[in-house]
Amino acid sequence: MSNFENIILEQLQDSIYCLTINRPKVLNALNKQTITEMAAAIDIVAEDGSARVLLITGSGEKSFVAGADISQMQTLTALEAKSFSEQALATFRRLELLDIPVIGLVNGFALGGGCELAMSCDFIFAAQNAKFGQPEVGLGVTAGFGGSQRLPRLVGRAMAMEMLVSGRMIDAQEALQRGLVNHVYPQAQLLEEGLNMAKKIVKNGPVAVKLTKELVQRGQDLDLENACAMESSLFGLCFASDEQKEGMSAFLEKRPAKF
Ligand code: DAK
Repeated sequence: MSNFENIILEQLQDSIYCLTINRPKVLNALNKQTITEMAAAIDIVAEDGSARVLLITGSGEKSFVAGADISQMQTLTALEAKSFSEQALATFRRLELLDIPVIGLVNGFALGGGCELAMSCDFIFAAQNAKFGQPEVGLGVTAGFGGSQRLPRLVGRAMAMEMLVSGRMIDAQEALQRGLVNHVYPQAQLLEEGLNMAKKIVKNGPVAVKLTKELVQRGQDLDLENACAMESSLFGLCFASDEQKEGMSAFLEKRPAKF
């Protein structure tokens, strides 16, 4: 699908897309072109009204994404570095605001920009060999693609601080314990488990799934009162859809819903 060099975008089934970062020789490090291609792939998915789930993973068995591309960053000026960071931040934010669930399938190293990409997915499944970390301070820089903000929101301030200032990597089991990932699977099963979860999501009402994602993603940055008011509004909106009529009729008629 499309002429990408550094990523692969494929439809695993009609409504389930998979985006693979495909630079295995450099452990799928993110250079500018890769992020540009990711943004174009997100546009394709966003414009396909039948898309229901996006999976994101890395090529090969060793790495999800080992960070931003250090060889490309080495010579950046301050303004170029700022612009690179802004490009990645905007692209990752689009994943959070994409109107379908995005599942990160972390199949190895998720370091720096790779950990930040994984954290921009709605939730993460990890392979047993996954390793998460923010080693940027060892390169003389701060995190640049949202890690200093998303990691504390996911694992709490103290644990995030430890990881961000020490650069210590955590393995899949520790990531599971800390709530960074939802499940850990053997590497060979990771894609299948991602696909199984995507199929479960696809069985549900598509509008309800989209609105639920919006509630969780936007609501977490609001105070409880405004967040709950948004929930009432979007709950009400569901009653304007055929989906609500079909879902509730199907329950009462004791048959599966046809969405
Ligand atoms: N960039 C470029 N190349 C990379 C890379 C990366 N992040 N990670 C690995 N590679 C390349 C290696 O250079 C090597 O290339 P060759 O020597 O074969 O040509 C190849 O991938 C295989 O890697 P290794 O030989 O090192 O493999 P090992 O199994 O021995 O080690 C490793 C795997 C993941 C532990 C190691 O490769 C590693 O430590 N990689 C770097 C991890 C890292 O530091 N990631 C964070 C990158 S910095 C900002 C904007 C952006 C950022 C920060 C601030 N602002 C504007 C403020 C950047 C954030 C980052 O992500």
